[in-house]
Amino acid sequence: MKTSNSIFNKIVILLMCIILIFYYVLLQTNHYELNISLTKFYQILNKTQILKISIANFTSTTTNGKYTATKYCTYTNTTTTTGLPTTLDPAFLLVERPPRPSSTKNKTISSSLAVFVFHTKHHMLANLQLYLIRLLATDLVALYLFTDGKASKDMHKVAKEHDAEIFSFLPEEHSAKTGPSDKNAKIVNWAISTKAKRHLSEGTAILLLDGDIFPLSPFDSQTLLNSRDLMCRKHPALFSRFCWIGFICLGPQLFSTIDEFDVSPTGRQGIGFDSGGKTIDYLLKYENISFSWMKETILLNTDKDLFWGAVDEDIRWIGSHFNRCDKCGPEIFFSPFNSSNAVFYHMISATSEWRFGRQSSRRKSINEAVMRSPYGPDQIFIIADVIASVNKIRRMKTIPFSGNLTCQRVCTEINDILE
Ligand SMILES: *[C@@H]1O[C@H](CO)[C@@H](O)[C@H](O)[C@H]1NC(C)=O
Ligand SMILES: *[C@@H]1O[C@H](CO)[C@@H](O)[C@H](O)[C@H]1NC(C)=O
Ligand SMILES: *[C@@H]1O[C@H](CO)[C@@H](O)[C@H](O)[C@H]1NC(C)=O
Ligand SMILES: *[C@@H]1O[C@H](CO)[C@@H](O)[C@H](O)[C@H]1NC(C)=O
Ligand SMILES: *[C@@H]1O[C@H](CO)[C@@H](O)[C@H](O)[C@H]1NC(C)=O
Ligand SMILES: *[C@@H]1O[C@H](CO)[C@@H](O)[C@H](O)[C@H]1NC(C)=O
Ligand SMILES: *[C@@H]1O[C@H](CO)[C@@H](O)[C@H](O)[C@H]1NC(C)=O
Ligand SMILES: CC(=O)N[C@H]1CO[C@H](CO)[C@@H](O)[C@@H]1O
Repeated sequence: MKTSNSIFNKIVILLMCIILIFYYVLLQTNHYELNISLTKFYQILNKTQILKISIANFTSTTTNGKYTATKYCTYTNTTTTTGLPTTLDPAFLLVERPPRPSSTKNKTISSSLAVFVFHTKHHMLANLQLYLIRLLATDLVALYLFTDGKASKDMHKVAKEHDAEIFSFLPEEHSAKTGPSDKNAKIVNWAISTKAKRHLSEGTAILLLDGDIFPLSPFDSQTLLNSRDLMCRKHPALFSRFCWIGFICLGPQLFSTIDEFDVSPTGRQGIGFDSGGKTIDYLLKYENISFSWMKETILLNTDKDLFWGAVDEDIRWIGSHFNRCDKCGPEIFFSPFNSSNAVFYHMISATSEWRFGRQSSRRKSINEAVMRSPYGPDQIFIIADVIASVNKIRRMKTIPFSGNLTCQRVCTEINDILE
């Protein structure tokens, strides 16, 4: 009776622990596909070879935004009683860190921003992006265009027109079998290592933008960072709590540690982390670095009252061309801070052909639509219209960093306006 009771207890504890881990996975991940979530969950369970599980120190201690590892379950390998317990990787528990109180009070810091944009070969897209950055970045001091491979004549023309310095990463600098994520990371790392330090040392923040992301509202380094040392879009994939490579803002406070900032893909405990993955190592190492994630939503419906309908055609294009349910509309990254109007548009997959070929008409039409709109060169845009659009975005449901992220939810409900 006693033995069966203790076995029963163990089973109850085991089940509780599994439920806790599962609950944790659901809450902590920001991914649109639950399937992968379940697969990964199973792999983790399998990997730990749970023979005996004890619930120990089930505490969530997030004090003052400081990162603290949360120990959910301690796995004990009973076949080796001396073996160290395996605990959940702290990489999955990273949370945003608010700035030190002293840095929020200092209003004397001057504001300047250098923007680095990354392109393959689509000059039309580069033109649109550089045009909007020049129009909307209010404290811009430098604009660099990095190309993967030799830049075409058209690309040089575009760079010249928008007073951007151009740098090309030549194909021979990639090793022969480099995949797209590695290539992307290599160029961004190269840009940081060659161009970031000087700007950071001068107190200038740096915004790293993938070629298909552009601003839709005025912004500057201060409203982007809001006293943080770093601001980025959280990588959208499962378990990912690191910076997505396409949108990262580095504050000048990172100057002394920038050599260690690395956006390469990586792996931890057998799980692959896409481009940007190594930013987790940096953030875990430097607990004194404050950072925040951009908020995120997705545009499912056209709306002529949202930025004058300038992106309506692209919303339609994505709706009719993408069939993966998590890419049902363009993504919007916007500042989590009330004092900031920063809103960026992600024209998903427009820099390369890997997801879709034949996008030249797509690039051409969004370029024309924006140039015809009040953003255009011969137009005047009314700031109140922009603010009204920003407020509309703010009232939309956001893609949560945790919780129910089924495709069905992301693609049918996210666009609703919260009232
Ligand atoms: C779930 O994911 C696994 C691995 O990623 C894949 O092999 C499988 O086909 C997926 N199942 C469904 C129903 O999508
Ligand atoms: C479970 O673990 C075993 C042993 O480590 C491994 O051979 C197997 O492929 C794993 N299964 C899954 C689905 O990951
Ligand atoms: C559990 O112990 C066995 C036997 O010593 C060992 O081979 C195995 O690697 C251990 N598993 C873990 C997850 O530590
Ligand atoms: C505020 O920033 C300025 C310029 O970076 C710096 O010289 C000053 O020491 C800072 N003051 C405080 C209280 O941190
Ligand atoms: C964090 O601490 C390191 C030393 O461990 C220091 O070099 C760095 O400047 C600090 N960074 C920030 C943003 O305070
Ligand atoms: C930001 O605005 C929202 C909605 O208006 C409000 O609920 C929240 O308290 C504000 N946050 C701060 C820090 O002012
Ligand atoms: C997630 O959201 C979808 C769509 O609203 C809903 O049908 C489903 O029941 C939700 N799942 C959970 C676990 O809440
Ligand atoms: C229940 C349990 O295992 N509690 C432990 C939590 O961690 C402290 C310090 O690491 C231990 O002293 C407790 O025994």
